[in-house]
Amino acid sequence: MPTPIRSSEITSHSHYLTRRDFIKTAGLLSIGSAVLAACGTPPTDAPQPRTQLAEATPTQIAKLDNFGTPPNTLEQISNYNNFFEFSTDKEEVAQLAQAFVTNPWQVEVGGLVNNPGTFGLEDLLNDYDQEERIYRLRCVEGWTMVIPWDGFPLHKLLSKVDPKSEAKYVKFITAMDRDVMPGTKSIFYQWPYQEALRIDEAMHDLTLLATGIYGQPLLPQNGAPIRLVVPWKYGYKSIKSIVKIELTAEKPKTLWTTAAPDEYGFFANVNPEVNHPRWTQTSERVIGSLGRVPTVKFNGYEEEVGALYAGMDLTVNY
Ligand SMILES: Nc1nc2c(c(=O)[nH]1)N[C@H]1C(S)=C(S)[C@@H](COP(=O)(O)O)O[C@H]1N2
Ligand SMILES: [Mo]
Repeated sequence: MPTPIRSSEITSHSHYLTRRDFIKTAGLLSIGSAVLAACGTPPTDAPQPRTQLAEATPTQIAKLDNFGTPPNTLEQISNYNNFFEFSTDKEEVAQLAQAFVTNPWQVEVGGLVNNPGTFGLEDLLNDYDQEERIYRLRCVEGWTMVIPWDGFPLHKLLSKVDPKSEAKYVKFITAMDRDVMPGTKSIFYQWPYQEALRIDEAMHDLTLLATGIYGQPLLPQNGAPIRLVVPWKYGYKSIKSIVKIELTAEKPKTLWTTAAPDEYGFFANVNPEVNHPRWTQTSERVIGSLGRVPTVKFNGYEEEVGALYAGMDLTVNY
C-alpha cells in the first residue's frame, strides 16, 4: 500500500518534473512521458516502486499536478469560488449558487461551423469519454488551487461541429438567470459572462470542457454542469456554466476586457514577468498552504503551449 503524500514531500516549483510519471490516471500521461523522454533523466526521488502504485486502488494513487503538487480537497475547491453572477465574496458563492438549477441543460454550438447543433448534457457525457485532468487553476488575483477535473477536450466537440475556414475565434457564454444570480445586478459588468479563445488555443488538447471534480458532477459554484478549463491562462478565461459556444471571424469581446481593458487582457496567459497594474504576478498563494510560491510562465505548461505564441511579445498584457 502506498503511503499518502506528506506535505513535506510537496515538490517546489523549481523542479517540477519529479514524480510526474506517477500521474498514471491523468489524461496528460502521454504529454508527461514525452517531456520526461525529452529531458532524458528519469525522476530519482520516486517514493514508491511502480508495481506498488499499480496495485493501489484509484483513490490511493498519488495524483499530482504538473509541479508534483497534490490536489486541493473538495471542501476547499467548492468553498472558495469566483462566480461573480452570485457574489464577489468567494466564501459566499457556494451557498448562493445552491439555488441555480443546472438540470436539464443544453449547450448550443454555432456560428461559423458546417454542423451547428444543440447538445444535451447527457449526450456530451455519453458521446465523449470523461478523462481525469489534474490542473492548477491560477487566478489573476494571485492564488492557486490544484483541481482534479473530469471532462473531455473541447477539440472533440469542435471537430464534431466542423469549423469553417473563416472561423478564427471561439466565444463562450454563461447561463444567466437574474432571479437566482444577485451579482448580475452589478452595472460594472456586462452580463452574461462571456469569454473567448483563439481557435488554435481552443483546439489545444489541454483545453478542457469539465463536467466533474473528483469523479462527481460539478457543483453549481464550480460552474455546473459544464465549464471551460484553460490551465495555462488566468482563471477568468475558464468560464463556467456554458450555454452557448460560437465560432467567429472577429475577436469577441469578453466580460473582463470590456470592464477593465487595462487590467485584464484577452490572452491572459499566466506570466510572472507581467504584473497586474495593482499587484505583483511574480508569486501566488496555494490555497490550503502557508506562504507563497513563485508563479511560472504559462502556469508551467510552456512546453505544451509555448509554440502557440511564437513571435508574440509576451511582455505585453494583451
Ligand atoms: N461565468 C463565470 N465564470 C467564471 C467566473 C465568473 O465570475 N463567472 N470567474 C472566473 C474566475 S476569476 C476564476 S478564478 C474561476 C474560478 O473557478 P472555481 O471557482 O471553480 O475555482 O472561474 C472563472 N469563471
Ligand atoms: Mo480568477
